[in-house]
Amino acid sequence: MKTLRQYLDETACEEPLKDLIELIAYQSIPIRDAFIDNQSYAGTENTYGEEQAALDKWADDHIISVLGKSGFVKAIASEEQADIVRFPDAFGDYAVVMDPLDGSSLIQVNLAVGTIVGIYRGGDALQKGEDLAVAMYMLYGPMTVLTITVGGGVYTFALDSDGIFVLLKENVRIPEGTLFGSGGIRNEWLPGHHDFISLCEQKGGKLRYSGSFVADFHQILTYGGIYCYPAARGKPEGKLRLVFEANPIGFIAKQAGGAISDGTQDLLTVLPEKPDHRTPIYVGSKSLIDAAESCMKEHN
Ligand code: FBP
Repeated sequence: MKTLRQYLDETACEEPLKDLIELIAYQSIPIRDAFIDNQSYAGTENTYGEEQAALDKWADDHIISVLGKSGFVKAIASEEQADIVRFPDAFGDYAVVMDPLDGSSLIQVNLAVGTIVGIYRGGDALQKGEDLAVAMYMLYGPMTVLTITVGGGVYTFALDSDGIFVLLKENVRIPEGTLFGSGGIRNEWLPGHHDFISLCEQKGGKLRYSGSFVADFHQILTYGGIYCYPAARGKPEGKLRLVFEANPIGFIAKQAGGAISDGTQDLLTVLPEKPDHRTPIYVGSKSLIDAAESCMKEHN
C-alpha cells in the first residue's frame, strides 16, 4: 500500500513542507497514546471561557514543543492559546493553525475526536482559508485516519500496525447527500436556520450530530450532507473558530467538491480579524450549502 511519504513525493510540495506534514501527522501516535492518562478536565479555561480537557492541553503543549524544536515553523495559532506563538529564529517560513483536540467533550465517553491542522507559507497565521498550502486532520476513532489535501484533491490514510500511514482512499469527493447535523439550541436558532433544518427534514435527511466537528465532517465527507453550527439569538458569531476549525475543514471540503459558508458567503474568502475570530459554519455538499444560503437570504 502506498505510504503518506510516497503520496507526498508525487505532489508539487517542497521537501521541507513534506517533512513538516509528516512530522505533524505522526504526532497522532503519541496523542493517541496519551488518551488513557488524560481523561479528566484540566481545571483551566481557554480564551473562549471553555473548560479545557487535560488532553486539549497535553496535545497543545506537545505539538507546540515538537514544532518549535523542528525549526520549520515561524508561527503557531492554536485554539488553546490566547495569542500566536512565534519562533523568530526558525529556518522555515511556515505558519501552522490548529485545533489540537477537537470534540474534547467526547474524550471521557470514548467517541471519535480529532486534531485539525492548516499550514500556510509566508509565516503569517492570519491568512484567508483559500490561501492554505495544506489542510489535514487526524481522526482518533476505531482506526486513526489522516485526511489531507495539498491542493490537488483529498486523500485519506490509515495508521497501520507498523505505525505507518498507508493510503485508504484517493481523490475523495463529497457526494450530494442528505445527512444533517446542527449545533446550538433549537429555540435560539434564527428563522433562516429553522427553515433550513426543516427543509433537510422534509428531504428525509437523517440527523447525525456527535459533538465532534471533525468526526461529523468526516461522515459528511463520506456520505454527503451538511454540518452546521449557526448564528443564534444573541450569538451572531456562532461558536466555532474561523482560523482553527472552519478554514482547514472548509479547504478540504472545497477540494472534495463541497463548500463552506457562514450562511451568506464562502468562508474561505474571509480574512481573519484575529486568532479567536468566531463564525457561523455550514459545510458539506454544495447543493445543501446553496439551499442554506437561500434560506438565510429570505430572512435578511
Ligand atoms: P472543541 O472541542 O475544539 O472546543 O470544538 C468545538 C466543538 O466541540 C465541536 O467539535 C462540536 O461540533 C461542537 O463544539 C459541539 O458544541 P455543542 O456542545 O454546543 O453542541
